[in-house]
Amino acid sequence: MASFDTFDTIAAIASPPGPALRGLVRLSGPESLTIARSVVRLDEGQEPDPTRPSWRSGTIDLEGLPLDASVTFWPGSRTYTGQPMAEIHTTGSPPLLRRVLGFCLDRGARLAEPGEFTLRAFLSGRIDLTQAEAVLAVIDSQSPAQVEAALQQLAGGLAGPIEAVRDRLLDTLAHLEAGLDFVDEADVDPIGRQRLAGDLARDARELAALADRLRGRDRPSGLPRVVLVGPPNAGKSRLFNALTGGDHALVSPIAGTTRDYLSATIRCQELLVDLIDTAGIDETGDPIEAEAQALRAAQAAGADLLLDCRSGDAPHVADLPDDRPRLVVWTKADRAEGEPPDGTIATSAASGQGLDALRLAIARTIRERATEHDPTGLTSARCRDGLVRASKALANASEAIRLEAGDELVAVDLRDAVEELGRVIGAEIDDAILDRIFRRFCIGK
Ligand SMILES: Nc1nc2c(ncn2[C@@H]2O[C@H](COP(=O)(O)OP(=O)(O)OP(=O)(O)O)[C@@H](O)[C@H]2O)c(=O)[nH]1
Ligand SMILES: [Mg+2]
Repeated sequence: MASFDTFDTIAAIASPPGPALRGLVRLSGPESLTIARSVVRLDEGQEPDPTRPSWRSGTIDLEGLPLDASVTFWPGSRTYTGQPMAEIHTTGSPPLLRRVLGFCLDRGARLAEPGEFTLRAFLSGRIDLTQAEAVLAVIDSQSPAQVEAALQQLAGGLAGPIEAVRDRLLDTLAHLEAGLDFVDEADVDPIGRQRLAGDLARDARELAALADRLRGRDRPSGLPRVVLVGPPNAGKSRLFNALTGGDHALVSPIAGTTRDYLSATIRCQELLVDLIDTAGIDETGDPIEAEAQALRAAQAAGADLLLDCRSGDAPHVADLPDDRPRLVVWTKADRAEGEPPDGTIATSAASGQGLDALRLAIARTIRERATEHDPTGLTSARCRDGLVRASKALANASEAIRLEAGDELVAVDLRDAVEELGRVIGAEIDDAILDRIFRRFCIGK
């Protein structure tokens, strides 16, 4: 678990893994400058100014071998993490960077946990929680469209409107609570109360709309979901195995082999996607079959792309959600039966024919869709749940006013909503939630 005290100095390799021209080790905490200076011997006349950010060149002593390096110092509190920071830049070889990191640890730094730099930025009030999640999304993002959406969120895309609603609610709550304290002087006229009911209902709708825009983005991996569907025996599981390069899915000539669903991450061009194998589409009365069908329908409904599999020996059953994009895949192309109809991608899991063309078509379709995605589409399920609960609380408050319930009842719902919204933007948050969010970061971020 990342530490919530920020008094020690943390260090991590912050350049992407793998060899590169330059690499960097990042430090944050009170001793950052001292530690960086003792690892890098600064060149003559390169004394850093302790009051302002500075860049200095020097060398790192590797058992008598001088290694070129430079250090950037940020002495004050106006840094990303809100505390002194330093970065040591040197040759980007991974073993070398590990040595440099080791020197930092020898001199008193602690190895940073994943996300700990961003956690410090949040704890010092430099960024709010939706921005922290946007940082995470930038790290996670696979396509230019996703990076753009994440950056927009980082600039406060979601926090702004939520904050505005929360401020209004805090005002209303203050009025109501004043009313509670001075019941005898109640000056809340009936028309004012009706207007308040209307305002709250409107806020409830606005929050529900925001929540709706986040819907469906809350998958564990955050990757686009590509779902294999089609009649029993169409060759879905064998195609799944061919595309994932494994033999995890059970393949057999008996129709109805797949009952559960299986998922694996595959690469299509530069895109990573989750590929999901499902049970063949069938309507029998058997309860296990019914369960398999329900699972399949749920997977199909949540798909970013359906691979509608058909083959010469498996008649096509059309029962697919029609609001999902799909590609029609002709399977078992190595066999004699049937001709691939126009517009289908002919494949054979047995010979490997058409698999590259299929990967290309998947990447192209997902990319086209990604650019239509909503900018706030990357925020996690946590935000959405909070917004839904806040919206419900406001709808209750509005209803309570219409039913002329007492102010104390209305105030309870308002307080709930304020708390939920606070949690979304990070104003009121407990350690368990923070830990869950920041654990998902890479080390060095
Ligand atoms: N010749 C040939 N046979 C294939 C190919 N793909 C699948 N088959 C065969 O078709 C049969 C059904 O394949 P599966 O992958 O189990 O079909 P499925 O669509 O997963 O079937 P269910 O799980 O029952 O819905 C098996 O006997 C496979 O070996 C292929 O590309 N070429
Ligand atoms: Mg199967």
